[in-house]
Amino acid sequence: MTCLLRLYILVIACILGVSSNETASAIEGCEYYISSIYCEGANWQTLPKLLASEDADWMFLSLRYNFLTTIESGSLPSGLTGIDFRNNPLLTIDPTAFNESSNSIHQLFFSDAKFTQIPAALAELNALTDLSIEDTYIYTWDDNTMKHIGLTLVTLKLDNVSLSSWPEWLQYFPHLQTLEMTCQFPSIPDNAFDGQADMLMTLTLINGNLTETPYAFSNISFLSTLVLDNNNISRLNSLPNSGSLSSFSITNNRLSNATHLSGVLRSVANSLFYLHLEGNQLSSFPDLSFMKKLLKVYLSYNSISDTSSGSIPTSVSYLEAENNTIRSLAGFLSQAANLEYLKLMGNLIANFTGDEIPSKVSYLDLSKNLITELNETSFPTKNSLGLIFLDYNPISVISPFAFTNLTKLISLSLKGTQLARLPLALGSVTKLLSLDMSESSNLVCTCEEKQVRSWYLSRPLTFYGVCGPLSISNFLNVLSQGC
Ligand SMILES: *[C@@H]1O[C@H](CO)[C@@H](O)[C@H](O)[C@H]1NC(C)=O
Ligand SMILES: *[C@@H]1O[C@H](CO)[C@@H](O)[C@H](O)[C@H]1NC(C)=O
Ligand SMILES: *[C@@H]1O[C@H](CO)[C@@H](O)[C@H](O)[C@H]1NC(C)=O
Ligand SMILES: *[C@@H]1O[C@H](CO)[C@@H](O)[C@H](O)[C@H]1NC(C)=O
Ligand SMILES: *[C@@H]1O[C@H](CO)[C@@H](O)[C@H](O)[C@H]1NC(C)=O
Ligand SMILES: *[C@@H]1O[C@H](CO)[C@@H](O)[C@H](O)[C@H]1NC(C)=O
Ligand SMILES: *[C@@H]1O[C@H](CO)[C@@H](O)[C@H](O)[C@H]1NC(C)=O
Ligand SMILES: *[C@@H]1O[C@H](CO)[C@@H](O)[C@H](O)[C@H]1NC(C)=O
Ligand SMILES: *[C@@H]1O[C@H](CO)[C@@H](O)[C@H](O)[C@H]1NC(C)=O
Ligand SMILES: *[C@@H]1O[C@H](CO)[C@@H](O)[C@H](O)[C@H]1NC(C)=O
Ligand SMILES: *[C@H]1O[C@@H](CO)[C@H](O)[C@@H](O)[C@@H]1NC(C)=O
Repeated sequence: MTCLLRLYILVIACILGVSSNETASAIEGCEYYISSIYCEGANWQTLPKLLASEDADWMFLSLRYNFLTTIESGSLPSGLTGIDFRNNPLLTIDPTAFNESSNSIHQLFFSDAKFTQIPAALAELNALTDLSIEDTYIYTWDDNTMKHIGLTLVTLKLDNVSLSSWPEWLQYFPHLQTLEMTCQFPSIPDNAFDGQADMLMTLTLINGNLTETPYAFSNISFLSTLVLDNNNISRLNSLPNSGSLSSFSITNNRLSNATHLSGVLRSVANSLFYLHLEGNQLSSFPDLSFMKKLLKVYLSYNSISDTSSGSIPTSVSYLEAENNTIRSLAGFLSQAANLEYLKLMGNLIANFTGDEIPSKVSYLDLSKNLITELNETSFPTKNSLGLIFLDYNPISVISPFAFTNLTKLISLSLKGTQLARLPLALGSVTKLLSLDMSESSNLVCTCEEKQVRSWYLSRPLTFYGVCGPLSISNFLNVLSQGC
């Protein structure tokens, strides 16, 4: 309350104190919150005289989406805790521009700046913990400036900043816990993380040219998240032996050897919860049977056709393997007793049986496969199936007993199939709330399916789709009455 009141007085004082047009619009361009001021998209080319008050000991200032090119000495208020300069074409920052807030600024964010060396003004900051620079080509990283900010920095993000080799100055960042960097060079020295090997918790090396994982990883002691997305990695030399790596993501790389991958994952078998392998070139399903805590596995957009050697461990509850060339559910799910979410859209599965689907699966997506028929062997007798997606399969036959034991099913999607008639099997599904048979161009509704009517009318079901010129729901509500 006091804070709000203080802010109010401050703002009014500033507006009253305004003399030039520039300042008036400056205030107009800003939104005031209790501990921050957002002057985003205010169209500023130069920084107007902003609030300068002894009261402003709490202020985060966002200047995103302006056209600022220069930050002059003395143009920033004192007591700032952070400044967001992202989306400004900053070219020069006076070396003393941050002096008034040198002991309070914790956070600084830049993107799309035009300076080509690290601004000397950063060397005046004594409390900077969080620095982010994106999409800015910096060719000169002054060692003394970097050493100075290294004394306090905890979080560092350098994305697309044109680093052409590993920055040696990182050894002077002993407190670094989170590092995100684009590595537009193929390798990293073995001692790269020795300066913060006991501190790093989250390491993200993305959008670069890494071709293998560096041996330097093996020195990191407590890493919990490792992200290597969008590189060119085909070889995994080592992973942090930390015993604490809980999340590993290496999407959009060039991993092709599932045996090699499994071998390396053994070192994190006791800690890993999340494994992201989308967009690689794996042709066989990796053996993960030795993983003890794994919960979620992402394998979409690979080329997996061979499932014989692979295996999902018992701990896994979530599996996505969209857009592969998997033909069968047999084998790789046999240990997956806790699997609840199974997404295998866009594969080549032509047939499957109930005993291949683990009994705890409640979400099953087999859309865009080659399934032609559903019958009494298709789903497990004992099952938890609540949502089933079978869209865009060439299904033409659903036998009358196919759905007998789907007692928990609330949503069934059969979009874009070759079905010609409403399936009589629906009559045995008691909890269904949503059924989608849209885009089924062969579908006709006839008096032979009139028994679906009483089933339909006795529940709050939303039924999507048309048969011939009418909507299915219209047929069931009205026309089938006359049969
Ligand atoms: C404000 O700007 C207008 C033109 O945009 C100008 O005529 C006027 O003198 C300015 N007022 C002050 C106080 O600068
Ligand atoms: C990298 O930054 C430059 C300079 O801002 C920009 O033009 C380019 O689009 C960025 N590249 C990517 C991949 O974002
Ligand atoms: C890294 O990849 C970029 C394109 O993504 C390329 O222009 C550059 O030459 C590569 N650098 C090295 C060292 O391979
Ligand atoms: C890091 O690992 C390398 C070998 O990979 C070793 O020579 C070096 O001493 C290690 N550094 C630390 C700090 O453990
Ligand atoms: C990825 O690495 C291979 C060699 O391992 C190289 O031929 C290819 O050009 C690289 N691709 C990119 C985008 O850097
Ligand atoms: C795959 O990796 C395994 C284990 O690292 C190795 O023995 C095998 O030769 C590799 N296969 C290919 C085709 O490179
Ligand atoms: C997924 O696979 C289908 C063909 O099965 C293809 O048309 C589509 O482009 C793929 N999607 C992606 C994102 O690769
Ligand atoms: C059920 O359908 C599968 C094809 O998905 C077929 O192989 C099997 O013979 C059918 N079973 C019965 C009893 O019709
Ligand atoms: C299942 O589909 C495959 C083709 O993917 C076929 O070779 C096999 O005979 C089918 N099995 C049954 C039981 O229909
Ligand atoms: C449904 O379950 C019962 C036992 O609970 C079993 O006798 C019957 O064969 C099952 N039907 C189908 C189609 O799986
Ligand atoms: C910022 O201003 C320059 C020039 O006046 C001084 O040399 C620096 O000592 C000063 N830095 C701080 C942190 O006050």
